[in-house]
Amino acid sequence: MNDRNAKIYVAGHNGLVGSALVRKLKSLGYKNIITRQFSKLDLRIQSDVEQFFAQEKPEYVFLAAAKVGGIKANLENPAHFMYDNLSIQTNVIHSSYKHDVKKLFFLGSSCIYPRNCPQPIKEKYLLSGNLEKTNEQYAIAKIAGIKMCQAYNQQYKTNFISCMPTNLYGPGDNFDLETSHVFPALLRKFYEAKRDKKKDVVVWGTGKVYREFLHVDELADAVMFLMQHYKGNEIVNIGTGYDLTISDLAYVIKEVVGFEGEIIFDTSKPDGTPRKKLCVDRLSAIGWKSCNSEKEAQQKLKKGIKDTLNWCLKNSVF
Ligand code: GFB
Repeated sequence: MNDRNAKIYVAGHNGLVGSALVRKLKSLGYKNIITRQFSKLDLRIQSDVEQFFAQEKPEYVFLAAAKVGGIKANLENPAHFMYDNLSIQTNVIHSSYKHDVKKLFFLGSSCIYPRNCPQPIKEKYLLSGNLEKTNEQYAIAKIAGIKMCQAYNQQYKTNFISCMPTNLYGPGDNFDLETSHVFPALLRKFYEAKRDKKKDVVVWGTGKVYREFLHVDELADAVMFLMQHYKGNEIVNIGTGYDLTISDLAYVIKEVVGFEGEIIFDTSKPDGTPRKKLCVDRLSAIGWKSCNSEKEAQQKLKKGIKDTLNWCLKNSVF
C-alpha cells in the first residue's frame, strides 16, 4: 500500500471503525478512497456488490461494514446480527477475490473467543471452547469471516488479513442508549445526568466484569500498520493489553464528566462475558503497541473519554 494513488474501498465508512479508517487514510495522503452510502449499495445483496466491484475495481479493501451493537442489541436481534454479517462479509470477500483485490482487511472482534478463555487471550484460543451466549450469532458470523479469508488465502493465494479488536470507542460511535456499547452509553448517561442535575446514574449488570478499551483512532493506526507490514493467515489481536471492571470504567467516566451523584448497578441486566483481555504479543512482535504500562493505558482512557465527550458536544450528539 505504498502508492498514495491506489484505489482503496472502505466498506462501512460511516461507522465507528470505517470513519476512523477514512480519517487515517486521508491523513496519510491516500487520494483515491472510494465509499458508498447504504442507500446506494446494500452490501447484503450479492449481485449489487458484484456489480460494484466489477465497475470500481478497488485495489485494496477495508471491510469494516457490519451489523454491530451492544449486549442488549445482540440479545434482542440474533437473526439480524447473523444474517447481515454473514451476507455482508461473504459478498465483499468473494467479490474481492473475483476482482483481484491486492489485499483485504477483515475486521473481527474479541467476542470470537470462548467465554471462559485463559487470560490474556491468545489468538490460538479461537474455537477452543463454548462462546458467550449474549453475542453468539455475531461471534459465529465473525468466525466464518476469518475462516473464509483463510480459506481463500489457502486455495486462491489471496492476501486477506483478519484482526480482532478489543472493545472500541471514539468519534462516530453509536450513542443510542438501547443499542450502543457500554462506553458511549455511560458517557451519555453521566453527561446528561450532570446537565439535568439528576441524583443517580444506572449502570447495567453487576459492574464486576472486565473489559478492555481502545480508542478507534489507535485501532486505525494499528490496522494501517498491519496493512503495510503484515502478510499472513494468522489472525492478529489489537488491543491495549490492559482492562478494567465496568464499575471502574463507570467511576472514571463519572470523574471525567464531573457528575457528583450516585451510581446504581442494575443487576437485572446481563453482564455478558466475565473477561476478554487480549494478549497483544503477536501485534507487538510485528511492531505495533498501544501501551507500555497500566498507567499509560489509564491515562489514554481518561484522555479518550474527554476527547470523545468534546466530539459529542461539538457535533450535538446529545
Ligand atoms: O459494551 P457492551 O454492551 O457489550 O457491555 P459486551 C459491556 C458490559 O457493560 C456489560 C455493561 O456487562 C453490560 O451489562 N453495561 C453497563 C452496559 N451499563 C451499560 C449500558 O448502559 N449499556 C451497555 N451496552 N452496557 C459486545 C458484544 O459485548 O462487545 C458485541 O455484544 C461486540 O457483539 C462488542 O463483540 C465488542 O462487551 O458485553
